[in-house]
Amino acid sequence: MALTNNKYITDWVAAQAELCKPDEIVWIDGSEAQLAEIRGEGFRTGELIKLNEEILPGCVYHRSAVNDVARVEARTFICCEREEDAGPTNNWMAPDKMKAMLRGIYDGAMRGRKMYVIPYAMGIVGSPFAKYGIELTDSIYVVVSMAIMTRVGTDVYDAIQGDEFIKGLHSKAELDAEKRYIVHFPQENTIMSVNSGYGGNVLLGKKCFALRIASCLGRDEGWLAEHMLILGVQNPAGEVRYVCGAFPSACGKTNLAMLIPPEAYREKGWKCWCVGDDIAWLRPGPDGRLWAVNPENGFFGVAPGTSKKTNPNALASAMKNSIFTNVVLKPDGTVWWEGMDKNPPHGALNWKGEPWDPESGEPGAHPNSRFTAPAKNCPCISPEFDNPAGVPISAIVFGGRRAKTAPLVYQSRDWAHGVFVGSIMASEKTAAAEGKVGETRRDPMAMLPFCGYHMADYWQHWLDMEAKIAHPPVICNVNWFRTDDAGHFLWPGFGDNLRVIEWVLKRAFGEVDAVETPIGYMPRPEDIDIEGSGVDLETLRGLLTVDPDLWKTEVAGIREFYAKFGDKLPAKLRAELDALEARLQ
Ligand code: GTP
Ligand code: SPV
Ligand code: MN
Repeated sequence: MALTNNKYITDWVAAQAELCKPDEIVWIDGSEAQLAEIRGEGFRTGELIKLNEEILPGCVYHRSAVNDVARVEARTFICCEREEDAGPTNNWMAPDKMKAMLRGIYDGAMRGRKMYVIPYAMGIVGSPFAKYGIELTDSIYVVVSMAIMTRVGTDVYDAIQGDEFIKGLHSKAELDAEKRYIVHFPQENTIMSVNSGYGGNVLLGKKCFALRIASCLGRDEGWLAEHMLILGVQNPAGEVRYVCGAFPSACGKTNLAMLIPPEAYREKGWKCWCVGDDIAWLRPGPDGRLWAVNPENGFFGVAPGTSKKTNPNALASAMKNSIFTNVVLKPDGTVWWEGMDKNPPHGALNWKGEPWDPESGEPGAHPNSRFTAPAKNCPCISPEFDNPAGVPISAIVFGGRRAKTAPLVYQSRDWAHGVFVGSIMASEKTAAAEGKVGETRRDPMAMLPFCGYHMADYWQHWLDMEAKIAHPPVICNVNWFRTDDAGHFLWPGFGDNLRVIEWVLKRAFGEVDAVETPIGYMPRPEDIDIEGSGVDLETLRGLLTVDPDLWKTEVAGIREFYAKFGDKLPAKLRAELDALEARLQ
């Protein structure tokens, strides 16, 4: 029975059911009793595997299809009326044409299955900044994942006014990669995802809604939907300052968001708080500062590389009521992945479900295997996590994986230059999306796969935000991934990144000087605290060098990238690029 009288909702659900033809419609109420029942059904169908109740209470295991393990950017579409509004970085098709094609794929796709109706909120239900969605899905994995990643419950129906909700239709269909589509209709607040069962393609509240659709809402309503972590840094005086960080997929957001200060910092009283690890919605506040909320309720984190040493808070978060996808399944009903420890298990199954020999040289976990964990489990979750107003942001850091060009840190000269710094972000590609790993690609603001409209209009929107923010955060670029000639990382990363964030926050409060360079302001080496980091002053000096020749090549690369945007490229960004080039001469 429908759990709402809202006719916009019931009519829409009925129409989708008529198309997909499920055997049954199940209205999700968010209760633990119902979720337990659905997990039970998942165990019976094999969609879920129960894990060791003693060691991993409430945890389940899930495998996605072997050809369905990452976001599919080539099959992700923005279907607005005019092609030029999607821009050169998005795939586009006319909405009517796309809908006609999708109808053929969805027709009868849920036969023999149940269709679940999931009411969810991005943000705190009933708060002024919350937005609501309803996802229809034939996947039990999606139901249990959405219950972790978002706020699911019948109170969402009461909060929805009329037709003000994002409509999401997902079907696994046949999991046919040739008919896999992740489609957004920003003008109709609609998302359609079909033939995939992988998180980023099917948990529609996340990238599809909270970034692609929300970026369009933010443009229209005067705010920003960003691919950013939100971190609170408490200094020995007890003051908490907040920083947002935009890094491309699998480039360190979850790790920075849950950072544990180096021992010497902890002894002095430093502490870090996690507000969000992937998405931030940023609004100018009445006090002229920029305020951030994390619209999510859980973490969908990269498993490989997560260990007691690198990110104990993430590991602790996933020890109960969590989902593990495409990792190694051990005979004792626990899990393992590369980089968890140095003891790969024997007698285990790999991410494909095959017996796995750790000596085979093949990884046991997929490089994009993930854990899905409730944010509340995180030992360092911020006391402000549920604050509907969010937290005031003092600094924004952009960053990516750059082996050579980008120094450890530099600060933009002002807001417009900061927007320029975000727009020229580049990173070596990771396993989070399909395609060749390692190639350098431009990924402006880490939003290349997630901006729901023309990227140049998005930059203009960023530039226009300046007028609304009397006290803007400082904008910096960081790079934890610089390597020596043998390919080894020069910077220890992880908890030691606080050493750099400390400098960034000091800059935000005018507490430290900087050196002016052609690319922006940089620290004097002695202003980065390296005591106990294992990094010597010489290495730090190296990490802070800017090679003019590399940067001249960089300028040429940026020019080529900017050329894609033609006349739409904001004049201010072109001027910033010209000014950078001039300073490099
Ligand atoms: P998405 O969830 O895809 O958006 O990724 P993310 O940006 O949250 O990346 P995450 O923190 O999960 O890190 C991805 C990978 O980068 C993991 O294997 C980490 O161990 C590694 N990593 C994170 N931070 C650092 C760092 O400071 N230095 C080095 N060398 N590696 C890091
Ligand atoms: C990313 O790829 O940036 C992720 C994982 O956070 S996914 O939800 O698959 O997009
Ligand atoms: Mn992400």
